Amino acid sequence: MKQPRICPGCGAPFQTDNPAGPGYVPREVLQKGGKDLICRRCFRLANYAEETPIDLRNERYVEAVRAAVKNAGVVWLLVDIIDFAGTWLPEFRELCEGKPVLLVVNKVDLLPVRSRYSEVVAWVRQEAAVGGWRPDEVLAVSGQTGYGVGQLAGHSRALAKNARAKGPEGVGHPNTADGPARAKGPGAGEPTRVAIMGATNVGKSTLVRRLLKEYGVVESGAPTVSRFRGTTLGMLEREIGEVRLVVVDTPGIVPRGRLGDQLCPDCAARLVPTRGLNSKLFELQAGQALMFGGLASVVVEKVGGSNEGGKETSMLGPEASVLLAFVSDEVTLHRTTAERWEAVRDEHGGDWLQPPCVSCRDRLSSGGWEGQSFEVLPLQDLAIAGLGWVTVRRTPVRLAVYVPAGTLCRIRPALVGPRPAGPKTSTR
Ligand SMILES: Nc1nc2c(ncn2[C@@H]2O[C@H](COP(=O)(O)OP(=O)(O)OP(=O)(O)O)[C@@H](O)[C@H]2O)c(=O)[nH]1
Ligand SMILES: [Mg+2]
Ligand SMILES: [Zn+2]
Ligand SMILES: [Zn+2]
Repeated sequence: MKQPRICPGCGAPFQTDNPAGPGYVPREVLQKGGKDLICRRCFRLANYAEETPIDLRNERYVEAVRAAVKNAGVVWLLVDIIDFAGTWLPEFRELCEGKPVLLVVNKVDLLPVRSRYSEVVAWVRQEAAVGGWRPDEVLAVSGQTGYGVGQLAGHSRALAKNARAKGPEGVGHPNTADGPARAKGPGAGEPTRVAIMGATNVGKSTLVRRLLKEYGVVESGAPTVSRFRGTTLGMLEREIGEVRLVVVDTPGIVPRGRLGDQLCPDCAARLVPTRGLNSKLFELQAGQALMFGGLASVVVEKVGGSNEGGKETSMLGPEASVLLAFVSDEVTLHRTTAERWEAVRDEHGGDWLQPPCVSCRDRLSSGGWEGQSFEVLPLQDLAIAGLGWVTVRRTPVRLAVYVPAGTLCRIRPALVGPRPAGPKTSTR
């Protein structure tokens, strides 16, 4: 029997020489073969949630993404709504060049129940446009629960058709009636080819698994899914006949500036919420601080707007800022003071203050920390890429945020309401 050359879980070519490398299977196992054969790394990920670390900073993975995009009629660009700051990357624009793009906003099941998905989509459109780039379509989905995935096929076929109608510059090649016979943008009866692209861990493979399940495609192994970044290592193609799609899962792009990517796989996985996002309200006065495990600290430097003549209190008396923190439930939230947080981080990080583990703590401290100050208005978020965010309520504040050097922090309109209603701003 002819063996597949590629692991159907991760897309890495099978090999029998290097047990620590991608695609490894013992020689006798490969010889025995079987259609359910997967590599050792996938086997361990699937059965023991145990990861075999590999170097992900590899140009090869980006090349696999390029190749998938080149041959596709439509790109599904996945972002993680829980980490938009860490998963919406500047390089996507160039990677998607010339293709219609459906921006798939994944993991919406993790948002608080009061969130309205139409508002989430509007928020994403606005944030995506900040860099001057507008995806052709935006959809909110959950690969985990299946929410929204039924709409993907219809939107994709419409985008591909539209691009064909626009001609060569629309999709990068013509596919008119007398266009090339082997056109990648399909003719009427051919399936639409979709390249699924995004940062590591945004849920690309989970979405493919969901589609296979939803449309009853059972004959071949499904992509491996895990909480660890860099699970998929090559292209994995699956046809979904019922909705005339060919979906191509690809390796995740490793983002710059995402906090989890500075941590060991276990610590990084703990920043990825899978069941629910923890949200907790804090009232903090100037001089107080909120710690996100031993990974980031947000210090309240000043409460009240900068246009109040430097007054630190309002007419209502000494004011506290109201901060709503959103973070994976495996991150300890701890309240302390501007003077104490560094000592708490150094003494208790890796102990009850989690993450990091002890070795990540030591590595982060040798890499150095950096601080930045932001004036934040009510109904704005201070987002820390790869970690979470705080929403400011009630009154403007100046926040200093301290993170491991290189971590991206930014201010944005609040993702989770309430929204300003007309000229009056709601305080609740
Ligand atoms: N709650 C929730 N978790 C999700 C969803 N989609 C994916 N996840 C989780 O996110 C983690 C990463 O999922 P994957 O599907 O492996 O992500 P990926 O984008 O394929 O990652 P790479 O292959 O590393 O690029 C896993 O722990 C999933 O269970 C979702 O819609 N909701
Ligand atoms: Mg994957
Ligand atoms: Zn594999
Ligand atoms: Zn660690």
